[in-house]
Amino acid sequence: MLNRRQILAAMGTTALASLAPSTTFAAATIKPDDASALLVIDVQNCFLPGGSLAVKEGEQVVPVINKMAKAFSNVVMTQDWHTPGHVSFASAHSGKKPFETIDLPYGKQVLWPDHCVQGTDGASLSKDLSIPQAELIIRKGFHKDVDSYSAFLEADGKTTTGLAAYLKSRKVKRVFVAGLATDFCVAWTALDARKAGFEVYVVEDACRGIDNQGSLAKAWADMAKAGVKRIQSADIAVSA
Ligand code: VGL
Ligand code: ZN
Repeated sequence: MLNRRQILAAMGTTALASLAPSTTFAAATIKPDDASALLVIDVQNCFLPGGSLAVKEGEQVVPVINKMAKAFSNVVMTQDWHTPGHVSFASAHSGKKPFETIDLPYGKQVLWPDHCVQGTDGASLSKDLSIPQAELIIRKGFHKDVDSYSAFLEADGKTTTGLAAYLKSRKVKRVFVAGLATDFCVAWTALDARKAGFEVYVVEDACRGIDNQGSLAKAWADMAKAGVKRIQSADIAVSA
């Protein structure tokens, strides 16, 4: 009788592979095509160490994004781009402190330290980003009385940035979202991308969150419910 080793040897490596648990082959199975776009959200100095609204470990997303971007022919970046005295700044509301919430005509607004003021160094994209093929930079949050976490729609829920129309006219069907912060601009962008009809992937290790009062867990739950796929950068095939 053949023993187990002899049977396995006879099967050869291809058949052997089919016996292994599928998780062994989960790595690098997603291959972005010309109908895919990487959206790099708000990798700006204000959200990086030393910035006025620094996201914990925010700098760690940069090498992950640089590597992953090599797999994409379409890359769009965003820049949070506020007026001085923007409505989302606590400093614009007397007696209010950062991370408190207020009611505005379009709904609840978390108040932030002043950040990403137009034309300032804090609003610049990180100098460590290396994505020369990036084709479009969308600026958002530039209306003084309306915030815009999402790269698609301002916080009034109706004013568009033009991004959905741009992507559709370029025949993009699926978007991969990375950057800062997971629970605000990344999540709102992912949710609006779903509403606009795109297939959406959020690359978890290419994002970091702020996590203000449970906002990170809530964001992942909202995204899961909306059909956003949560993946890791290692799931994306990048040729060397
Ligand atoms: C962001 C808070 C305020 C973000 C922007 O990029 O997630 N968060 N403005
Ligand atoms: Zn902002």
